[in-house]
Amino acid sequence: MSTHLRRIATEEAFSIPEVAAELQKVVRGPSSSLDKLLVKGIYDHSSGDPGYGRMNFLDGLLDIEQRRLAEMDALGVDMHLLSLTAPGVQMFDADAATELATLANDRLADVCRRHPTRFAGLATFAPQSPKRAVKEMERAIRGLRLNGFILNSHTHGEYLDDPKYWPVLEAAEALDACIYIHPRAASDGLKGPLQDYGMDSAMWGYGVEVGTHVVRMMAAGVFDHFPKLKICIGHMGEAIPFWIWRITFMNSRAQNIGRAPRTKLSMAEYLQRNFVVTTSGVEDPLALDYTIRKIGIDNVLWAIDYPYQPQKPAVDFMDSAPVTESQRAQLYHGNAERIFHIAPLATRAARQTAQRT
Ligand code: 1WB
Ligand code: MN
Repeated sequence: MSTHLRRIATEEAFSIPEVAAELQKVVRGPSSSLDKLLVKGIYDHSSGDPGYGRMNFLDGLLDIEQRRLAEMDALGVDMHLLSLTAPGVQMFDADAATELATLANDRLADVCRRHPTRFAGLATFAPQSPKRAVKEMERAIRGLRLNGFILNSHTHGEYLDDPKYWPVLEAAEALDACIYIHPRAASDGLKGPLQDYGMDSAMWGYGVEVGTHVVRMMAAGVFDHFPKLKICIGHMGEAIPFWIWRITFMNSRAQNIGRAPRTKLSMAEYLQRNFVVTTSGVEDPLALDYTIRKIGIDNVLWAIDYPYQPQKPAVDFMDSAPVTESQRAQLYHGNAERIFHIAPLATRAARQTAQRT
């Protein structure tokens, strides 16, 4: 007898036509951002760019209830925790970004309401205007009942250690809502040697960008101000779990010689207390085993990274991961339910159904 484990995938991308249209304008505009390469491939098929366009991620992003849901059914994927795909609204000016974030959140909430056991959602917000972002964050959690937040790393080259963004962190902490820091291409200051050989992408640049972002936050002492803030990072922790011993050792040295601010806790302690990681796009059992042992089974969540990663291999990976069945249940759904406030299927009826299958 095998019981079906509820499968909640936690880094699943979508878009809406209005955001896609605005990104097409960015492609044709003067921005020198490294994101243009990616955005051009996905949104501007007229360019004849043979790269991403041919893979047609855009169809997968714009569709939620048709092909995506059918494929989820076929594979036994119970739920996608949806988030507006990178770079979200973060390349737009403050007014357009704020307006589009509201629209995207409304659409997302609609689809979650139509399919409450199949879709949950991370709300987007426009850090360009922290004050209005806080209002939208409150509306998204209290009003729309969304499950947390997505932030696509830097905003115009700035990171969340900058105190101007702390109202956003304060709001997330007060709302008990986790912020998923998702990659986008490296900021202008970081992009130099990442521009060749496709290294701007998920191959390398994305991880460097998000890793840099969260190390800035830890080393700045952000988590002394917001001790209950939860940050989620994908891609098996963007290499941070692997680096954390050295980050901790060298940060302590930097503190001792006055090159880094004093913090109440060590970098390793912040990683344990304030972070969770997902398995998106890293289907490597050794990396999973290491990450679980390093940051704890409670802090690792399953993700696919649809449509950028195919769904079936992500399911096969977790089905065959070298963990106990109770650990597999935590990875597949228990931790996601706790971190993102997704209602567990805990009714007696659901338990009996599960036992019967
Ligand atoms: C890719 C991956 C492209 C992600 C993306 O564009 C996003 C890629 C927004 O694999 O090329 C992602 O979310 O991991
Ligand atoms: Mn992703």
